[in-house]
Amino acid sequence: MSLVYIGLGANLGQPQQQLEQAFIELARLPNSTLVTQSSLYHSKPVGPQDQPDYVNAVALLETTLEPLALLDALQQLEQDHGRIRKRHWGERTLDLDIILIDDSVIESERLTVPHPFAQQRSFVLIPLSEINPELVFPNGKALGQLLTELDNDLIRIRD
Ligand code: ROI
Repeated sequence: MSLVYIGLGANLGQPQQQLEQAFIELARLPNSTLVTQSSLYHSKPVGPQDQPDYVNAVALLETTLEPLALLDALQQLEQDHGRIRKRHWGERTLDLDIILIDDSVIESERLTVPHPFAQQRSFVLIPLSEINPELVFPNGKALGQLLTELDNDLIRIRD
């Protein structure tokens, strides 16, 4: 059994609805339980600025799926949402990223865990801190410390 943090993001179509639907689908994944979901947040795009603002959130999943089986399942959900990805670091209908799997470090062709950019991105760290403010990354960096080094440029969406 593993605890997996998953980052959710969308900025095309109806991003808020995409994320709410994605939480329902995460809860239905085989051999998995959706433990917690963060609030939804509006965030300014990282990368090209000529794209819509994002809605972001983080989910905590308990699963017995192996990492690559989970990756397959998440990519299938992205496809089911009619994933459109126009360009690298560009807009997308639904993005599901594996952020952390327990204290695992994975560097394989298809999957890098922890997510390589997670520690620099407020749209990941802020929702993560809502779920687990005490979290420490496998490289020893504390989430609380990382947050002090970032701007809080996210706007929480009212429930
Ligand atoms: N920017 C924000 N704010 N949120 C995202 O989820 C996001 N995802 C991406 C890139 C294009 C890097 N920028 C993002 O993949």
